Amino acid sequence: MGLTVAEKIIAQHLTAGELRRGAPVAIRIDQTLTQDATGTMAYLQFEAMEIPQVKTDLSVSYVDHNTLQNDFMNMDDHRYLQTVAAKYGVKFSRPGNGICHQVHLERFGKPGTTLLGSDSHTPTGGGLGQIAIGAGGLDVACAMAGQPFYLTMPQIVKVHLTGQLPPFVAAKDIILEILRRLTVKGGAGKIIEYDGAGVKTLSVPERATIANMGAELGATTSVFPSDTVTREFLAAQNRAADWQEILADPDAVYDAEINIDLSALEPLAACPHMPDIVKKVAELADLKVDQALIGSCTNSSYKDLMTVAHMLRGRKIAAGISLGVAPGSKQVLEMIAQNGALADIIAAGARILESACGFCIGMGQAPNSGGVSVRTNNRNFQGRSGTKDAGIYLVSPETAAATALTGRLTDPRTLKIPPLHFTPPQQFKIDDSMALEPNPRTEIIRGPNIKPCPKRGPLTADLTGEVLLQTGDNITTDDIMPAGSKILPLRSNVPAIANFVFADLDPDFAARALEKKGGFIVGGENYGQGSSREHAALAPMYLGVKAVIAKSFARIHKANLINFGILPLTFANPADYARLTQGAELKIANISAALKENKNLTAESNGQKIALNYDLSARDKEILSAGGMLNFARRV
Ligand code: MIC
Ligand code: SF4
Repeated sequence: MGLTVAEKIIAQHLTAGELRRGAPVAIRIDQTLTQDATGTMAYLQFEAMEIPQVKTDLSVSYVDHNTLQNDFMNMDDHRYLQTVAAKYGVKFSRPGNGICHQVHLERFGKPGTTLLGSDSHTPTGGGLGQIAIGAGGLDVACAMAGQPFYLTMPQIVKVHLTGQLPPFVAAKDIILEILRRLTVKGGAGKIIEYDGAGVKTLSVPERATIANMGAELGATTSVFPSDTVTREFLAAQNRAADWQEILADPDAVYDAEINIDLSALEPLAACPHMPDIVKKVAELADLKVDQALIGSCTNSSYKDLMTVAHMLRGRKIAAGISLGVAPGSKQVLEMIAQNGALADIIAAGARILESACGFCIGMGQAPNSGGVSVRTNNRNFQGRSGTKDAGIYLVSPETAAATALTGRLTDPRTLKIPPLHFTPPQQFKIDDSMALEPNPRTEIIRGPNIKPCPKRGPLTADLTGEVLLQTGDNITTDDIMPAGSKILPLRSNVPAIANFVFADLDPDFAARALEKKGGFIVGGENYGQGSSREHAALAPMYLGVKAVIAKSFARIHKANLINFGILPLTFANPADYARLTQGAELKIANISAALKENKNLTAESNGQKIALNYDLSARDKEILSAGGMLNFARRV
């Protein structure tokens, strides 16, 4: 039987388990990446493992998230990250070098390898034919220590692309169409693998845009074949030697198939406040827009910005709109600066922003109150922009540029601008001087805001307490542990950041949890979707949260809960959700025995019995009974 691209790569990296869908597997990790918002904790955890040097082929630490330096905290973290990276054999991509996923794609990602990153958009590397997976920082620390990554072998969905994108319809519109069809939960437990004649028409950065936003489907990862287009991209990055061909076998078996005719697509937009509320831009046309922002790890490649420059050249942005442009990497910024495209963007009236995550994570550029902001990034969760009542629309760079010119949400095809005939560069500008080489003699510098990672004790026989909060469906990690320029600097200080758990949904949550000495959270479907931030588990753990009982969980968040000793449980009967409202008393008894015997758990609340399920591997159970990964790792 033939194999898919994903199966071929996973098969070559299996250290335990078998290539059977749904089976627990462990895979060897070749490369890791971290970013600064998750990296400080990941390296503190790595340091605690007392391993002299990382054991991967390549590990890179990026600084791209916390780049607004309002006080000492962020720069203190940057210094810690720079010195800890140098000491342990990790390359350090300095602030200014660009967004982790864009830089990794350009300079380090390799077809056929595995990459584990402490950021949910790590699957961007799938654009290069890499199995690139997002995980919590602790899992990445373990991978740096040479341990395999454990996962359930996902189902593999084939997206069969035919035809060719019409002018002004972009890679972003392909992934928005998939989100429209599959929703933000549609990718759970799945790898999305692209195939078909349409794939050859897409450049590597376009493939990367699509793979990047597979994270919004909740997919484990997305992957493209590594073909001649991949070879040309790598050659233009002076990395021809990193190429190998990886194609699916003609008789490969998939669990489902989706067909998309690229020629029939139109410009699309994800409407407030979810990436799967997708409509045609033409249907939304004429919506007055206050802000347009172009950038992020989804859409800030050289092609994206050349297209934007082409559309803006000789024109001015509308009076009522603010346009910001953040090139994804120093490579892109330097190239558009040298060829004059940047000058066209500036002349049109754009504000040039740093090559960093910036607006995408609420590090500046918060919209006006009640404002409408059209953005090229990947998430439009309520409040993430920094303005709770703003409406964020996710679009392609083409649609964002057209909108900037008119001040209204605009289908770029209506402007009658001649399309850009773009040919990918034969040679990118190569300068790796901002990715510093390690030096083991470095002394680690720690700022006063960097506090040790808290730990939980071993699992007790019974768990008792109150339901501290009952939430709805699709609760995001931004809801659980908000980001933004005020809260992100506290990522290295769990006791301080814990005060902001659920701050937007329920400002009293943290105080209540501390007063009640912890308790339970009750969630709906897809609890914890979105980011890989382990703080969404770590901070609730610090507040005493013992278990989260939900209808279903998003993959990375569930793994993070386990890593920090919080039980992820589901309702055997979803109707019981309604019984566990805030304040309900709850007792779950004889947990260890039930886990050992693989039996359902029974919770008791107000004299009623509620059956609870769990989907935990033998290893997950051991981690939970140890009180989390940090204790477990010490035992093994
Ligand atoms: C995000 O896009 O939400 C982030 C910020 O990149 C996160 C990581 C984090 O919270 O630090 C992610 O996607 O994993
Ligand atoms: Fe940065 Fe946004 Fe990409 Fe997350 S999604 S890595 S915040 S650019």
